[in-house]
Formats: sequence, C-alpha cells, structure tokens
Amino acid sequence: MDMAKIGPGIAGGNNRQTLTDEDGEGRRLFQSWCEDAGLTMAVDKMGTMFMTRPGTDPDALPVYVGSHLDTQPTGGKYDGVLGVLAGLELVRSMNDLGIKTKHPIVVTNWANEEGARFAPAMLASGVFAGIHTLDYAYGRKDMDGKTYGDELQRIGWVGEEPVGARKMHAYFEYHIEQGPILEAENKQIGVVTHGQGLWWLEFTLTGKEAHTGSTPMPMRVNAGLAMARIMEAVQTIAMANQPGSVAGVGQVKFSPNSRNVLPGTVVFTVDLRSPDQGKLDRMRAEIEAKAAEIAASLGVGCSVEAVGHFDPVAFDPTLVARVRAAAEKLGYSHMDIISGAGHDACWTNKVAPSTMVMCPCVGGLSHNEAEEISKEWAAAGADVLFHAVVETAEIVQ
Ligand code: HGY
Ligand code: MN
Ligand code: MN
Repeated sequence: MDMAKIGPGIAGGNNRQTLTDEDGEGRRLFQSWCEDAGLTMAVDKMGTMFMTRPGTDPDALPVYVGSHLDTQPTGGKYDGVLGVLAGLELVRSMNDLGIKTKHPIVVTNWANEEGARFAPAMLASGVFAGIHTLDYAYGRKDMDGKTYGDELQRIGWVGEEPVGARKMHAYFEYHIEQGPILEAENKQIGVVTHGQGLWWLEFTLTGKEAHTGSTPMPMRVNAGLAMARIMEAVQTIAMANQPGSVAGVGQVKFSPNSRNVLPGTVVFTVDLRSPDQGKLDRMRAEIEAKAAEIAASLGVGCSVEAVGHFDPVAFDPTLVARVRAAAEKLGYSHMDIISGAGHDACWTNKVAPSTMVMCPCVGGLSHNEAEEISKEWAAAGADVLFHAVVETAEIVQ
C-alpha cells in the first residue's frame, strides 16, 4: 500500500509507468526497504535492480525471485508489485528466522515489464536473455518520441553491469493470475506449468486525409473504416481458434485525429496469444492476410511490423513440482495453470530454470485500476513461494 501511494491512478490503482519520475521514486523506496533488510544493490545497463542476500557458498549461483514495479497507465496495485515485494518479504522472513542458505537469494525488479510506454513488453528481461540487443532496447520510443535510453538516463538509473552477465541457479516469479480461473475454481495457488505465446502486430494503414463533410462517400480512402473491418476480422479469427486463443486491439492512433478530418494514417496494435504454437502462427498469418485484403478493397495502404513476440513457454518441471509440493505440504488448494499474461519469467526461462506461483485476483480483473486481491490469497502464495525458493537455495542452517 505504501508503494501504491507512488504514481497513484485516478480510480484507486496506479499509473507508475516505466522510467517516469514516479518509477524512479518507487525504485528508491524499494531500494531503501531492501537495504534495511541487509540486501546489497546492483543495477544493470537496462536499469534492472538486483538486491542480493549472501549465501554461505560464494561460488553458488543465486536463486532469483522477482517481478516488476512498473505499471500500466491504468494499472492495479498488485500486477508485478506483489511479486517484487513478496521477494523482499521472503528475505525479511529468512532474517527473522535466522535461515542461512547455500545459494544467495537475489530479489529482482525487472525494468519495463509492461511494454505499455516502450514496446515490447518484458524488454529488460528480453535483453538479459539475449533476445534483444541493448542498442535495440535503448532506441525504443514512446508515443512522444522519447527513447528508453534517454529516459533511463534522465531518471538516473543506468547501471554499470552488462545486461545478462550474471548467471542464475533458478528464477521464481510470484504474480496475480490476471484471469478468472483460480477464483472460479476456488483454488488458492496456481502452479504455473506454461505461459502462452504472443505476437504484437503493429499495423499502419494509409488513407487519404479529407473533409468528413464535403468528401462524397465513393471518393473516400477511409483508413478508419479499414481498421474497423480488420478489428472485426481479428475477433472472428480468434473465435475460430477456441479454446485458449485470444486476440484484440488495445491501442489505436488516428492522425491527425481531428473530428472533421478523415484519418490519413491509422496505427493500431493487435495483441494475439495462444498456448498452442501452431494456432499462434496460423492466426498471425490469417490476420495479416485478411488485413491486406480488407485494406486493398478500400484502396488503403497497409504495412505491419511485429513489435513483440515470444513462443509458448514450458517452465522447468523440477521447479514446477517443487511449487506443487510446497502447496501440498502447506495444505493450500491448488491447480496447474497456463499463464495468460506474459511475464519476465518467460524470458529468464531461456537462460535458467524458471517457474511461477500465482494467486487469484477478484473477478480475474487486471490492467484495470480496480484490480484486487485478498490478504489471505497474497499470504498463501507468498508462503508457497518462500518454501519453494528456500528449498531451491538449500538451507544450511
Ligand atoms: O502483456 C502482458 O502480458 C504483460 O502484462 N505485460
Ligand atoms: Mn505483470
Ligand atoms: Mn501487466
């Protein structure tokens, strides 16, 4: 709740977008809490924060536990934040209990998980996993044309450490489900076995700027109409690939976006996801083909760029089993689940054994300021996380 006071939204949630002053303030608060718990901070060149609790074996690779503190513009208080602060709480509990582990523990705040301001999502963990270069990431621009590199510099969080230099023994991420399944099934814990794959397809449609009043209908080159028909086609294609696949449009930019001017340019992003690799790629091909056909039928120019992508992810079976065993041992109701949302764990899984723990959220609502969980749900997930992480880090006392 103290973190939620930083970058407050307008309806009880948060607007603490990556590399804003509010993000900087949230980082400093998190750093102070971590240093009070005896952790030492390192920051890499993408601005990701690594807070280390030493292990007894200096040569043992650390066990990482983290998520993200950046939010959507109309985000909730728990998406990402729960996982970062649960990592901190895990360390505080180890301190209280005098637990020492062979492997160090590193609590992590990944920069720019959301991808709302600078696409793609999971940008920093993507550089860490070798998916993106640092130059590509630094060059990513927000809607105002500001670059990631400049904004990271401006808030003073460019770290020294080369991105991806540090190696992991294992990575755990605790996150709200952001979907309705756990609550509907009355389960306290989501044992996350997989994450669905994703394409972010950015379409640029080129019409003809013209007067909305004096231009006869047959003379119009209407990029807005093309977008509307493509959005309908996206819905039809997603519904033809049930169960499990999803597709929709969250961001549209009309230029000049004036009430009485037909748009010259319309830019919009299709967010397409499926746990099934074949469906994911077939749907992408169908959407792109249909978009080209619709644009051509209206004389509208159409180009598309994939601005985000990851294949469906299978998390580490040993770690997944350890989460499931912890839930069993602690007596929490649980079920296996596929993550509908993308997470930094999807990228760390490329370079180290990774998995996730999920708790329910009210009505499955997320990316909405009304996002809500119960303290009981939060505590149960943190308890399972604690046991899975500490077992992986090997208690020596
Ligand atoms: O888009 C996602 O899945 C994540 O919330 N950034
Ligand atoms: Mn998240
Ligand atoms: Mn999110």
